[in-house]
Amino acid sequence: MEGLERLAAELPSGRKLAVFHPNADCDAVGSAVALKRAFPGFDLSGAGGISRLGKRLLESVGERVLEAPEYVSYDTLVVLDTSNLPSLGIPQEVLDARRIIIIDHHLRTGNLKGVELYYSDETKPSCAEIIWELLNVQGVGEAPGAKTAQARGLDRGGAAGLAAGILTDTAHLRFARTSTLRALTEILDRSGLPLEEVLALMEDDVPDMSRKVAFLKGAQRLRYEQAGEYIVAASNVSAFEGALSKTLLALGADVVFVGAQAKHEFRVSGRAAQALVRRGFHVGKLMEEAGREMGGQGGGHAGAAGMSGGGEMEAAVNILMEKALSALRQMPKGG
Ligand SMILES: [Mn+2]
Repeated sequence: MEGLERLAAELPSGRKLAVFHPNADCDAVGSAVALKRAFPGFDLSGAGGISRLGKRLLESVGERVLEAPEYVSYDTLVVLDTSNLPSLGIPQEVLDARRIIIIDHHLRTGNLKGVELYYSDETKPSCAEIIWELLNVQGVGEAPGAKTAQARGLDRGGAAGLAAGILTDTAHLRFARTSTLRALTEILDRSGLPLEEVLALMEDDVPDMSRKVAFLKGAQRLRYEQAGEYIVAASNVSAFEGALSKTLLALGADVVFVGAQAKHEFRVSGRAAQALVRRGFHVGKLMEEAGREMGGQGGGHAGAAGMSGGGEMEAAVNILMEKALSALRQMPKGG
């Protein structure tokens, strides 16, 4: 058995804990909710922290995460939306002693030694689409007309999770493929969930004071350098680095790095403009390389990625800026 069939065969048995990358987003959390509703014996870990929207999704579907899960009581860890095992913050001896299944849609990162089943589909803009395919293999969400409600319908909470995952990872369908759109309409059709409900769930509320201050401080600390026709911008904040890097891209930068220092650890969020991505620029590869060189971890998509590690955030941002500038100098002239 290969891939999805094997996943569908393995997932029903034993106790499973879904684990995520730090600050888990709607794609990670939503994928887990759909799995939990479709397979028995699933719990969700909140140990790496859940993003603001991820928390809101959980609340709206009535699911909870375990802040400090007892890893020993699970047979299998199901790693969603990342293949970067060191970034999970789970002790190596715990990882070594559990069966590990990875379901991801990013570039493969790091060492996957001891991983029982690794399934990644980088052609999909979201992990949620893989889960939807898996549910179809398993038989949930069968075409309308199937006899039982169970066979016919996709649970509404699971559907909300998958739809939210698709919407976040595609920037509200901007980067969706036609197959993504098909998956989304099927998910909505088979659950009866109105799209409006998912969109309302994801609407950004008025930023709170800490976000306003972080954004404005980030703007004050902004610096940028030019390489030919491209601009690389960098800044730093103590939180909201992902949201700020997205905003700086909207201001006109082609590549953005925003760092955050937390005690001896740093995080950097990286973004690249879509026009640049279409020409082959890949901020995820760049951050993976820099992460490896600095003894931390990095990686992600061509247009959005992250890096973390021990040491100075300032140094990490400088290294990334240099790498981006030199990559951009080698880019063919636009047209
Ligand atoms: Mn994702």
